[in-house]
Amino acid sequence: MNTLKTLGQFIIEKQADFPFAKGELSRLLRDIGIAAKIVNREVNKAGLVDILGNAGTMNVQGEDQKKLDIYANEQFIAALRTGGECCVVASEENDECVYIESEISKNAKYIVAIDPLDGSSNIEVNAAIGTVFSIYRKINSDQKPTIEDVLQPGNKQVAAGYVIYGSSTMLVYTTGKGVNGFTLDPSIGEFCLSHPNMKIPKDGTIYSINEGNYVHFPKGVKDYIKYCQVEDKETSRPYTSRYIGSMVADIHRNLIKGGIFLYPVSSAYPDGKLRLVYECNPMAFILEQAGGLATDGYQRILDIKPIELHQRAAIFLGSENMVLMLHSFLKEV
Ligand code: AHM
Ligand code: MG
Repeated sequence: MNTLKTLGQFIIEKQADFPFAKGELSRLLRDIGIAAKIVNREVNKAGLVDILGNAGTMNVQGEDQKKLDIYANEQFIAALRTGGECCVVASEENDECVYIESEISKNAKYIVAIDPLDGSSNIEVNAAIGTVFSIYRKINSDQKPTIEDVLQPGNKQVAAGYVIYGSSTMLVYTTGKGVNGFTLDPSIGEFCLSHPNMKIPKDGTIYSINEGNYVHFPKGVKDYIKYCQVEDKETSRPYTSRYIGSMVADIHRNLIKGGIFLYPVSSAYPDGKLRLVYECNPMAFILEQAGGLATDGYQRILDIKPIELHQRAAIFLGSENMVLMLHSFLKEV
């Protein structure tokens, strides 16, 4: 007997959690799932077709855009435009928000913030990359959306998720009632529930940070890294260092195995590197929903009120006890 539950079936089933919902969020999640499958198709054959390499353009942050970055951005925006449930898309790849004004979207009440293809430096070497997304509700449902709708703090997210294009492709998402993971079964072209109710272990033994930048880190972070490396049988130290350089993949691993991911401020990135609205917030929401913590070292990531779309933040997230231990080092400074 077939016991597989597809993402579509799961989303419909979960609509019962929101008795007054009209199915709009469910349709929005479905649209994102469809775009993810299209992007996955291109990512999978990236070495075979002319889609690797730089597109010869830069995004607003002065970073080279890869052809796949642009392709993924277009696919997600197209899916959201066609689906009719989204009125604004805020993307890492676009300087400004994209307002969707079409007949089918005229009553749309959802805002999507997205990094369509995160970890692009890994595309060329066939390592895991990801998509990260965050969904908000318009503040005033009967008014036209503005930038203020996009700049809501992460604690106002109604849903968030990521797709990891790894040795298999997975979509992991939350609507604030736990975290569920779906693996793409290529033979039927469907995401199927494979990781129900994901929980991050309270303790872990993996730390993930670009240690090459050690000399540029704040003292508290340097001291924590040294703590991770000291031998102590009782706490299973020294910990294991694992860093792919692809946020989704690094955080996904730590979510499953237990661990901490760190991207602190440094002299190269005085405000941190990762973007608050479409990288830190969705990952923080998912990690908290899985029982972990996500902070900038001092406050919850989800409580930071964004001031601008492409704003950066320091981020530390993962197993609760590891993040708390890091905090104790930051306090000592
Ligand atoms: P991107 O959005 O330009 O791909 O950059 C974000 C990526 C994250 O996936 C990853 O955690 C980080 O940049 C790696 O940065 P670094 O190379 O400084 O360690
Ligand atoms: Mg990114």
